[in-house]
Amino acid sequence: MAKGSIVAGCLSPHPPHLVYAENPDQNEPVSEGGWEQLRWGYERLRESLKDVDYDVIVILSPHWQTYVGTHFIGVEKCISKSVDPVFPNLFRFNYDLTIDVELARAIHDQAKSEGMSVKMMENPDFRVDYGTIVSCHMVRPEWDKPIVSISSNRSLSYYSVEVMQEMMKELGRSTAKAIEASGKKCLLLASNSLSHRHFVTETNPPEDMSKEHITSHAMHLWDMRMIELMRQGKSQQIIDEMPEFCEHAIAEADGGALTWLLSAMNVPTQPATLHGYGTIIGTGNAIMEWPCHEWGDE
Ligand code: 2X7
Ligand code: FE2
Repeated sequence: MAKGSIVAGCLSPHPPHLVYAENPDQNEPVSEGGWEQLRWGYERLRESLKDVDYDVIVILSPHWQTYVGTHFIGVEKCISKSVDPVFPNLFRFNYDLTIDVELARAIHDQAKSEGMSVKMMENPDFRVDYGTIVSCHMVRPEWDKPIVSISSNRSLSYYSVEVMQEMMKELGRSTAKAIEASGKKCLLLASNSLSHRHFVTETNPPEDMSKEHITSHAMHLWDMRMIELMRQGKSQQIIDEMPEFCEHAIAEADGGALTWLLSAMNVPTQPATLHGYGTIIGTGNAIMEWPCHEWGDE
């Protein structure tokens, strides 16, 4: 069997506003659009991936929060309605998705063998979090690929960003090993915003773009710094600066997704492509792609 591989890794932010603005059939609320810069960014990412062959999407979302270990959905069909607890006015999404339980279990088993605390989530009534759904929808609205859904173990809340980083580095290595052994081609998604300080009131209508901007200059500077590091292939520096970034920018990378992604791609020195940047209710969001399928065996 040929070795499995990561065809690309993406930073794919998940504010529900993006799906709301797209007006897909699955979402109940109806909008007049909005957040176009980011939605055009997702369009460019989809275009860039359109001829890339892959079997499965592997995603880590900070909105599936687990406090004892990392969990993996272990139920093959997930069909229900996902409602954003903070923005139920924007996101009530009827989803119907397939999980690649075999690959999920392989990553689980590999991580376990490395000493990590892990669990297969086998509750058939489990409600999939909106971060997973929004990122998957924006990257692949056809919903024709199975996914592996990985939780965000909030080790940061019990310990520190440093502990979270160490755990996510191991989870990334285990993910890469399991993928290689599986023979599958995988698209990896880290589902998170960058700076994450947001406004506490909503405009009317929510898609009024005359009110949308970053919450502060300091947040802007952090977002630009991280984007430049990604564009320059300075993944190790991103990992090194993660504690400051998480603390100063209240970054959503605190859920571990970005560190996991960089580690799974073996901390790449190749540049990432920026497909789009924009703010959503004041938070900073970048759509980035590391096109691993172009790199060969380096
Ligand atoms: O989950 C989110 C987010 N990360 C950023 C902005 C607004 C809403 O939801
Ligand atoms: Fe979020």
